[in-house]
Amino acid sequence: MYAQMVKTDAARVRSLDEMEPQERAFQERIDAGQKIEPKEWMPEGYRKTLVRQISQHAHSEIVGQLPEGNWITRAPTLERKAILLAKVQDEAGHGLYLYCAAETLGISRDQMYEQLHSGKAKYSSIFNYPTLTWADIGAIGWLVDGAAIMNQVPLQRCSYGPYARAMVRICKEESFHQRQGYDALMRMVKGTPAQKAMVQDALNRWWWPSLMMFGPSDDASVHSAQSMAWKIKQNSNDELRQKFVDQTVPQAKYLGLTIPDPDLKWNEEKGGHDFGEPDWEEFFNVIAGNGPCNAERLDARKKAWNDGAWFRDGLTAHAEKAADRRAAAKIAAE
Ligand code: FAQ
Repeated sequence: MYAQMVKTDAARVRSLDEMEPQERAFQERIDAGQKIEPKEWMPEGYRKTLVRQISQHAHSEIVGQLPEGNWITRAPTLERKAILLAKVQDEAGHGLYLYCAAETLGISRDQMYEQLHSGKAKYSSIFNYPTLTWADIGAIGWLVDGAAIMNQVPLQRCSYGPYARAMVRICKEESFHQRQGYDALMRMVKGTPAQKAMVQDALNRWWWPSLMMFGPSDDASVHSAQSMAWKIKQNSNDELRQKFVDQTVPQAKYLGLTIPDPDLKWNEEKGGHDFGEPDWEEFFNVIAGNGPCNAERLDARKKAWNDGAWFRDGLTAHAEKAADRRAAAKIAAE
């Protein structure tokens, strides 16, 4: 299956000479570092790539609330509960900013939800793993938000204005999310041996899925070359994965934990760590819908959508009545 994902010629980026004048002018603006705004001309492929990536990102934030929401009622203290509630609410907010950014590209919120609920749209692989203990909530903050920030900081410089601007606030909030996760784990590793073991177990289970968040290796990343030429992505998947490993290894050491990778070692020559290959078979299996929690996550989202039907109907009825009243008042005034 992994071999099937290796890039084809379709991933080749065209040179300026091969482009029609309008497209060439667009690419020159991108190359000059200009931002593209919603009403401006853009190649259809650029629009589609952004709709795909931004909507998948929005879905990830919304589905990403589920593994943590599972622990709100079981947080060990009132303070931890308040922090977790704030974090999960931030994620709802991130989803909403991102859906708004995607809407500026001509897709409706309903279309995006339909793509999520029908299984057509992806969301991040990481949210298809279960949260078994409280330490998993700390590990999500430390590793999952840590990986999310590594990937999202460069997105603040994305060529598409609404996405870049949405990322600024999202990144600030993700930093708090990462800090709170690390802080929760710091407290646990200083606790009983059982608590420390729980943290090590969480690291063992979340390490590899966190590395997979950056996407397939560069030789299997079908979209990277074009997305980088359009400055939607600034870095390749492997570059960001490397940065994440280099950032996280000393943090694990400080917690007194062992990263579950026998191949992990400092490479003086490259000035970074060498590390093992994630299990790409598992990754492609998860993104194809067959991970441990895919069915549960989609069912939860579909249930929330169906349970909210009465509220959406109420809002629509209210908006229609208000519009009728405004129309009647306008006629009466004429
Ligand atoms: N999961 O050619 P590439 C968060 C798909 S937010 C699932 O390399 P691309 C906050 C990819 O879509 C986390 N699918 O693709 C939080 C494509 O399939 P397609 C989400 C994946 O787009 C924290 C195919 O594989 N962040 O965590 C994944 O150039 C804690 C080929 O891949 C974003 O979405 C994956 N991990 O690069 C919330 C950031 N990786 O669409 C709650 C924005 C790849 O052709 C708690 N997105 N695929 O069917 C990106 O930066 C990029 O889209 C990548 C993938 C880097 C994820």
